[in-house]
Amino acid sequence: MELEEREFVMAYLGLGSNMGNREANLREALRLFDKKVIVEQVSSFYETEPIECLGQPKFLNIACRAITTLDPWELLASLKRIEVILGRIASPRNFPRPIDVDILFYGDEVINSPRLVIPHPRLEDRAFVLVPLAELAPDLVHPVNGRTVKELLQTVKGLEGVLKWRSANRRSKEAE
Ligand code: PH2
Ligand code: MG
Ligand code: MG
Repeated sequence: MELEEREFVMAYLGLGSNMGNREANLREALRLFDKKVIVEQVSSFYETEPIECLGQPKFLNIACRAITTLDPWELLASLKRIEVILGRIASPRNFPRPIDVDILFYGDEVINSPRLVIPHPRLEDRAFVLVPLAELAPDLVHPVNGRTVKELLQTVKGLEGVLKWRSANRRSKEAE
């Protein structure tokens, strides 16, 4: 299908940074999104305890809702490009990174391939994903387990490790 003809799909993305100026990295990532990825809403910023990577610096995490005409693979490639631009180097899994952008949901599509799993396979265990996501889409239904984001948030562990940092539209606490 021609790109022009493809329908917009609503996607939810999770962003995290635990290296350098974390807030600037997150804002720059949003700014660098492909023009076919239109950000409609950004959550508050949260400072979060690292999960599965003990001893690392704390993260800032946000979620956003976007509409896009990119297919999931094109979206993945466009997000990887942003990670490279912002200086993420190939390093072992869960090493500190200036930016990580993950696809949480892509419409209600379910994809299980070695390179891409949608919905994000660990989102139900991660308070740092669910807390910002619940601001944007509490009633969104997970297409595999049938639970809403609000319900997932009720059972997730580690909420105490996720603290509101600032709202999305205020400027730089970490500015140089
Ligand atoms: N990302 C990970 C692993 N652990 N912990 C927090 N708090 N925030 C993250 O974004 C994060 C993490 C892998 O991508
Ligand atoms: Mg990740
Ligand atoms: Mg990632």
